[in-house]
Amino acid sequence: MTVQFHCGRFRLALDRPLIMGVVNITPDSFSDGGRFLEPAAAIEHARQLIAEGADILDLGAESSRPGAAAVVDADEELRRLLPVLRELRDAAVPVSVDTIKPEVMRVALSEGASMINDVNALRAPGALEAVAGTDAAVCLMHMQGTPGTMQQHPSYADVVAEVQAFLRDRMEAVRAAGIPTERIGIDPGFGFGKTLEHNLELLRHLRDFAVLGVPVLAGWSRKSSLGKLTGKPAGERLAASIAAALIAAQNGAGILRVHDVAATRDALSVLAAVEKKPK
Ligand code: HH2
Repeated sequence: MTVQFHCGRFRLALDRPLIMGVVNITPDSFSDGGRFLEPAAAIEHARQLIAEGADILDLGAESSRPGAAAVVDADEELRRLLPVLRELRDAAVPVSVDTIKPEVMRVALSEGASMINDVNALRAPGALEAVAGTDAAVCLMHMQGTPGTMQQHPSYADVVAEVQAFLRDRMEAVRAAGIPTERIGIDPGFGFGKTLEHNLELLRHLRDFAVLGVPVLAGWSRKSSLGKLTGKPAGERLAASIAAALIAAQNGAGILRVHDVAATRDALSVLAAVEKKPK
């Protein structure tokens, strides 16, 4: 397992799970759409998440929620992203940009982003090249279908084996394009073309992904699977999100993508204390 995650100018130690705080600069994200669409609100929120202990920030300017149509073009995505990214380029933590578009990747990387979080795993033509020539990290996520249709009929013979094979293939493609292992993260893509049972099976078997030797990112925060388990709307899923994050951490997750950084940090302190062996 690589011991450091190389993220632009940053070297992040992987001796504890890292917290990636979500900043959605969108009108329509499933849990906080519209709250941080104004640059000033997004910047303030980003700073707040750093103060709460985020290790990485993830800026997203296009929602990938189930049923979302791909209506945001690259110009609009960049119009939302750039004022926030520019303000954060000297932040104390790496800034990741959540995008599937090579054009957005290229501009974001030239404006100071240290990581690309691609729910499409750099499969768009030109995406590999956009990241390869830089020192940025990348998160490769598995998704069955597209956000518009992915939750209609998710189907797998063996979800863990299929998602693992996909991520292995994408890691190979990314390495072949010149991106070294230290800059790669992988993500089974909870909720992206998966039923509740698929998501639970992947969470149970998260260690099968950790053996691929790069940090595994887990994104359960506020997701609809937690709504199915608790009967609660997105705004009332904090406790369930913390539970899922903690299980992911215990099952080997290297990065937890969350909306609620302070609460996640507290939960991880308890886990760290229990796991620390007395001398
Ligand atoms: N989930 C969302 C977006 N991006 N990226 C990775 N790597 N893993 C995830 O699980 C993941 C992701 C969805 O959450 P959110 O950003 O809050 O919502 P929306 O896509 O509606 O903006």
